[in-house]
Amino acid sequence: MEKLQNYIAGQLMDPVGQDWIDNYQPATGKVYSLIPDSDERDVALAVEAAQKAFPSWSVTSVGERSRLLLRLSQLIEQNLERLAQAESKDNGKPVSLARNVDIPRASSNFHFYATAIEQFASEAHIMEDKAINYTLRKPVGIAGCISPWNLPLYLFSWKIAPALAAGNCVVAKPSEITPMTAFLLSELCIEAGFPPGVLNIVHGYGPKVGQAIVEHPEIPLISFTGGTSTGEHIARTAAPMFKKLSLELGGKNPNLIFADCDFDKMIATTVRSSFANQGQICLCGSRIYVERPIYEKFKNAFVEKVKRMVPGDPSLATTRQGALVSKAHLEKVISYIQLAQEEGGTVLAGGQQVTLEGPLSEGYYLQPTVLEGLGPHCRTNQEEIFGPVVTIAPFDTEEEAVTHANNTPYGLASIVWTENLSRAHRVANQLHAGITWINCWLLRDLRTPFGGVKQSGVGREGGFEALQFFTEPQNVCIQL
Ligand code: TXE
Repeated sequence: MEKLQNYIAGQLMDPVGQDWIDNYQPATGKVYSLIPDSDERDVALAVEAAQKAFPSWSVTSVGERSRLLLRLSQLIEQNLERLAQAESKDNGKPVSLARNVDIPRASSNFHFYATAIEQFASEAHIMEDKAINYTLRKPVGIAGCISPWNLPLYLFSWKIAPALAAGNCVVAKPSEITPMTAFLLSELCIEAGFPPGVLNIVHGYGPKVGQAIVEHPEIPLISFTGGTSTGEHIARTAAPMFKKLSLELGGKNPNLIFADCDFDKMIATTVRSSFANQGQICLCGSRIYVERPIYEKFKNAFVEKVKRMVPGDPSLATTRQGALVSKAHLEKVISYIQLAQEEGGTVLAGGQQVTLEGPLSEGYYLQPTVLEGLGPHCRTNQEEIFGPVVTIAPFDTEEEAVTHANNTPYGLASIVWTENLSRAHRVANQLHAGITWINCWLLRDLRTPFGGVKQSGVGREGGFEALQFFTEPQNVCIQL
């Protein structure tokens, strides 16, 4: 059985306690590798390594930091197939998604920040003939980066890349549910020639290893992506320590479809925005509101397409719906489908667990599910399900659509379908969201601010926002 290792001080090493966690393959429900059950001792070793590396890494030239990040980006690209297979096996997502989205985006994340750092500048303020103010932007020190299981290498790298580019050292923890590609990234960092201790990866449970990172006094900054409740817990730990925090949390995203939309484009994209990655993307549009004149047309067309989506073996190139990430998550999502029916919802498509043949018979498969007949305030429409489950409902006025869209505790992403330009801008401007896609979904420009409002998080990732987060500004004022 393969044993993954931590990456500390440039070395792959076992956890101090020599304890291990079973790592399950979602497609088969079987243990296929072991990951370090690390604890605060491993985190202490990682922090020590980062402290040793920081003095030289923080003054390494931007050109050299950029070169190393570009090298890592190239190595990810060169190992795309191996990484895609590993990601699909570890997460349960279709290999086509890992191949076309997850791994290419991880490579792009490193490439983007390798070049962004060369353009990152700061400002000066001239006080007429009195003084000059200039702003230094200095690396914070050791950045703690904690990431979730839904887009493992994609989101892991989305934090690490800007942190390293800005001259910080990093202690990072991937989700214990999907550790594999973070481990493979360690090997690529060694191959790329990263100085020891610049990046350290410690595997293990969130409440143990993640908590140790969050509460470590020598880690002044935490970048976290994950569930809202975990984000709240991290904030409670970090706040009294006055740590800098970036929290990318959950979502319950509205998809507003007006009668004048480009129907064919909308329906094709809505299937994707509802069920990509088995609905395990916090940007998915899980609450679909359709203007009444086209509601029945939409319902019939959408349900007909969804019924044809059959979960299958994630390793097959033709599979578009893979396995959910874990048994526990599958059970959680199924419990929400049961709740929806208790709240008066009707299952129009899906709703059932799927048992595949042979070695896949114990995998975590669930039919993509469409629910109707639920009011906007019920739990099903208020709480994040984070699986292949959407609700649909009609609306009559633009004001009603906007009210529905905004009436959850979340505010991450939103989708609007209309050919009416002024309505598109008017509606977008009223939505409580960090991101609004109009007549598209998941079109991503890495320069743009990424994140949400309300319980979807605090702060923004992406572009120069991330480089500002991972640096501390200091204003220096010189009298002339
Ligand atoms: O989260 P968890 P999950 C959200 C998504 C969903 C959730 C799925 O909407 O709600 O994240 O990810 C570690 N101290 N987003 O279930 O449990 C844990 O080990 C420190 C939003 O994995 O919060 C894992 O590494 N760390 C996002 C990480 O936190 C702790 C995009 C996340 O775990 C910890 C992706 C603790 N006490 C998912 N407990 C967006 N907005 O972009 C757990 N962890």
